[in-house]
Amino acid sequence: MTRKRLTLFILLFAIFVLIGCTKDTTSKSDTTSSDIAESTETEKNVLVFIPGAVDGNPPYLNLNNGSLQYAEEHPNVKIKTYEAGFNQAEWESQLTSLVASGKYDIVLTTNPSLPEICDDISKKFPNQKFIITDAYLNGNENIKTYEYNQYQQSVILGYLAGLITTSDMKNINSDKKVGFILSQEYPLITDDIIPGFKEGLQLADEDATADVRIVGNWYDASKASELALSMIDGGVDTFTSIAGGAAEGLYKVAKEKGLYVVTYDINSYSDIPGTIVGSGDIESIKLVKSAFEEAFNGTLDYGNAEIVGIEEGIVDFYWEDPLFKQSVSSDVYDTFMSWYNQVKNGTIKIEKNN
Ligand code: RBF
Repeated sequence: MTRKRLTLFILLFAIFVLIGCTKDTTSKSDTTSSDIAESTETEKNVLVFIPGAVDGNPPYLNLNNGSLQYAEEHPNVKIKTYEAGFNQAEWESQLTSLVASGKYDIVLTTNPSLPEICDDISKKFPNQKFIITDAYLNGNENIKTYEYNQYQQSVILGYLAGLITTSDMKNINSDKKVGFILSQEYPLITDDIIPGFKEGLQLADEDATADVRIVGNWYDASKASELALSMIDGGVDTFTSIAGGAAEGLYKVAKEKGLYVVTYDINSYSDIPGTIVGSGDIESIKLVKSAFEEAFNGTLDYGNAEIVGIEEGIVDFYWEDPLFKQSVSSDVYDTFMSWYNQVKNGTIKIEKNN
């Protein structure tokens, strides 16, 4: 073969390969665009920004589960869960760089400290949409917030704790003292949760009191154990907590001492049957799914803060779980249920008076 012929051959071969490739690419991109045209839904990317860790933290577990369930039912929705850890000073810079990537149609996050952070980030990235649960912010047209009516959940749990500490259940003393272990104090705790819980306690018995202690972080279970032991020394026989993973320390002590705990937000009876004797319910899975539905069909009212409680079907109590009836005395059960039935049917309204 002469050099000329060889060059011609290589040239023809190259043209052939090029045409082949082009055809292939065209057909691939044709398929993709027709696929998109056929399915009415384009891919949506959601960042679930967890300010802490998912495991052991009821509100975060629910937020993540609700998002994953929605994505399972809507395959065009892709969820990226990001656990930001417990250093609160780092949350804003972490979220800023995730938003800066421009990858996410929606950022879903939770807890009362997030509106301020998202509001700041929103000024730098005005195309980013945020949905924040367990939070309150009005007036930013890119941010939708839902605040759970924790006053209502607190009255319900306080009432039950008050009935238990004044009951004749095993290991209950005559001090009428209920312990409340907190990880951190913030306005929702001081303005709604503690006042609501005390209101509930006093509905059960005017002399019932709360011993409130603070762990100082959301993970130190041994500190929570220490606090629980010293509270028991002071006469506490019934507990509740808002302490994330640290609550494990309380549960362990309560179980060892044969005492009782009522829990916030999710159904926890089966975690320690007989020790966890009442669980409040925040229907955040339901809320997250309906927020996504509205966000993706264009009807979500960004800019508006909503408060969701009993009337909206978001705050409830897990009274139907057989472990509730089995774990408390029949007196406690009957008294609680006759009151709670009136709460559910609206005869008794739980409202903060201020
Ligand atoms: N709740 C948790 O269960 N785990 C947490 O790590 C956690 N971190 C929080 C951090 C801040 C700054 C604030 C304001 C609240 C936090 N919460 C946490 C509480 C949560 O948002 C909610 O108010 C309570 O769980 C009561 O439902």
